Amino acid sequence: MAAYETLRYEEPEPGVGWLELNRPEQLNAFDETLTRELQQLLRDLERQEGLRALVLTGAGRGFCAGQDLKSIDPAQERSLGRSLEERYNPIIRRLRALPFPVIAAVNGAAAGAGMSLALACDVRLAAESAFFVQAFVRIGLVPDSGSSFFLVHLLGYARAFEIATLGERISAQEALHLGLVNRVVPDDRLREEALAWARRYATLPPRALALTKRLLQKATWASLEEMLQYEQYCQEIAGRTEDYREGVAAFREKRAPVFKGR
Ligand code: LHQ
Repeated sequence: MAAYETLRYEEPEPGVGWLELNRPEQLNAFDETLTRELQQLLRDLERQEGLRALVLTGAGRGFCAGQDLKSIDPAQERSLGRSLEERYNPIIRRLRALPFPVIAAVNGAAAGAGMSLALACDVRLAAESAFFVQAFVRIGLVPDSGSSFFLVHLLGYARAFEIATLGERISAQEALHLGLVNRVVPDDRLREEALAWARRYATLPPRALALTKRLLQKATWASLEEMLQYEQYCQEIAGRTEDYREGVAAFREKRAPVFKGR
């Protein structure tokens, strides 16, 4: 795997990837290098043999502060639309398409596109001191990198509107109450809890997890009829795996199943 300037990637346990955004002095804000490297790494991880879960987190005290506001000059002619098309949107698409669960371990501020990044993950664990901000409106911009979609789908229109238009900080506890995060954990337990969650995924049947991810994503926009048909299609695939046969055999033999991703 390529060497990265703004990312750290390791596999601390079999089947578990740990990806850290690594520009801690800027609270891991996205500059050109970080967006390029993240695109590249996600492309590599999609094909990484044996990877069954990924944790995404930030180095230092921030998760990700969105666009690096010091590396751009708004007075200069610059197309933000193109920046989204070329830099941000591919990241969100790749993250959503990864064929295994992605867990955001939100260790600190998740602002602007950094909040979108967390929302694009399949699971969010937040440290007690973490917080979220739809920072866009504070600088005269609109929600991007999927935030408009994720907020409305996770919260409904009224809450999403409030959060996107007021741009206030949302504490980890508030985020839990709203349903924006799955769990809040003490700061010093975040790594362990995220690893424990990922480890569970590493023992579950990978094909079933990948198909479930596709199903639930489609369910955010499709009709019941479309979902009934897509479930039928996905179950047909799952039902042909060795893991399905292993699951049923393990149940009958009263033992723990060993899923191999076949
Ligand atoms: C930063 C940043 C940052 C650089 C903190 N950049 N240095 C936009 C345009 C183009 C195309 C696509 O899409 C987008 C999408 C976006 O993401 S727009 C939203 C951009 N992000 C923001 O507006 C967030 C700006 N940051 C903040 O509001 C605060 O820093 C947060 C709420 C994230 C954290 O607050 P604090 O915990 O109080 O930390 P701090 O403000 O003291 O920041 C610590 C350091 O990090 C500080 O450095 P310094 O050298 O001055 O001590 C900040 O300047 C730096 N930093 N965010 N986005």
